[in-house]
Amino acid sequence: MNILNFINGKFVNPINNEWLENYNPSSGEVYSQIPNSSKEDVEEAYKSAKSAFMQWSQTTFEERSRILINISELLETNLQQFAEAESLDNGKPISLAKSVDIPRAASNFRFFGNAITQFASESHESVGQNAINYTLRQPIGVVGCISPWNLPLYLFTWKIAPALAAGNCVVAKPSEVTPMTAFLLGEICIEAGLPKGVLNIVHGLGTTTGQAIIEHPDIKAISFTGGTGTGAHIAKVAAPMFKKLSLELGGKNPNIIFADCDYEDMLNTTVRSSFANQGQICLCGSRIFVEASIYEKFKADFVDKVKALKVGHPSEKDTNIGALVSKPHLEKVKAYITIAKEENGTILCGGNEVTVQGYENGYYLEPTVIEVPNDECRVNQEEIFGPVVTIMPFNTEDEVLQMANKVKYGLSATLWTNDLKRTMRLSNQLQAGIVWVNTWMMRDLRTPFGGVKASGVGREGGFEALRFFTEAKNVCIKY
Ligand code: TXE
Repeated sequence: MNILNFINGKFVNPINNEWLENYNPSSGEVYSQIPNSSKEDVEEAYKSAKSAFMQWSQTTFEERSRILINISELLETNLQQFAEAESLDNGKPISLAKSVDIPRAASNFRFFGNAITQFASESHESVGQNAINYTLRQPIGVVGCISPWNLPLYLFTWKIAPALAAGNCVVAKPSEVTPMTAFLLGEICIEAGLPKGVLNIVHGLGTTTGQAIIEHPDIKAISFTGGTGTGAHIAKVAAPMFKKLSLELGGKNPNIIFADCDYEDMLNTTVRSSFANQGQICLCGSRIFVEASIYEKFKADFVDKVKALKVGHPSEKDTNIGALVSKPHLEKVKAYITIAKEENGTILCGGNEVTVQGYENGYYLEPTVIEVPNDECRVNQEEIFGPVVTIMPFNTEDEVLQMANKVKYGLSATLWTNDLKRTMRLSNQLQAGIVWVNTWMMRDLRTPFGGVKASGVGREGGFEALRFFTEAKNVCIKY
């Protein structure tokens, strides 16, 4: 099946007729073609968005809300089809796509459909000066949304839903590695009554299609999730045009375990926070620090649990770890296992490719635990973004805090302890946009989401996202 661009409410071929191969990571086979859209396609998408903007930005918020909630309901109705498509395209277990990715995409539309009805503008009376100020929150115009391959529809819609709710029209590009569910979303939008041109989806490589979006002088804001290097490049291109940017980038998140935690809960959650989605989540706790007094016990119990995880075909119900997203990504992750050995790391389990019967060319890798000799080695500093975690012991709170913060990233941190004062101290001092205490990846869509340092700038989620996708204009009236 060929994937097509979705421009002005219609599915269209790329103007230059250039196509890319789309792989099924669980079998290593090409299963569809996708457009490698050029500047001309992006221009068409832009023009379509621009001509829809006047009407969409003037649509009442009740109407916008109704349409977004329609999209949400249609995603729920088509859960099975979307989950199958996501799993086929990305290699993740279908059970995960069905329980997390697609329900969350539906929630994104429902949440922002509701949030816009509560997004009030502020007013300030300048007492003593006979003046009143009020702040209009106006949509920006045409905005760009660029998303990655790890949580394809989940992150694509996390950007599109608030952009549309706030009254913008969108030119969006999903990852070229996982375009399928974004393609299917076009049909849902038509059925939900989204006017043509309000959402335009162009497919293609980052360096061609993505580049054309970020270079477009009239696409005034870019919301991006992806690699830190790409984020830096986007910032550079966007700066001379003064584009508004929201950049959610990589992470190398510490998972800090104190001896006083609820052990079983910590152990089970740590398996999940290490290997969910094959470890391809920017929030995964890929650096595990364990208090020395329980280190040996944790090491043995954790390795036992990890060895019991089943690597298998994504469609099988008992599969815990599916396929990695692509061959180049598999090679990148494997290269880090070699680096770990060169750096005197000890592979406690995993480290090898897995052959799944019937799918011998799929991109499967054992979940891997590396005991590292120090926190400064490359595998402890660089984002691997696969089913690979490092572990090492610590002795004091100060020591672990220093190690936790001594990376270029600052997305999330997880803390396991029952000591309230320690919780307060560390949550304050950890350099991260999100700190989880005694849990992981528990998300409330009203809360701010994003990172510090090389993990990005800006916050998504709740009113933060609606603020990003609007310009605040203050009006001051003297009376
Ligand atoms: O990301 P890219 P990649 C990290 C992870 C991974 C690394 C590289 O460490 O190994 O990034 O992954 C588009 N102008 N994360 O190469 O290239 C691209 O087409 C405009 C963390 O897949 O950043 C895709 O749609 N757009 C992460 C999107 O950017 C461009 C999730 C992300 O791709 C572009 C994924 C350009 N010049 C990877 N170049 C997270 N934060 O969750 C690329 N793109």
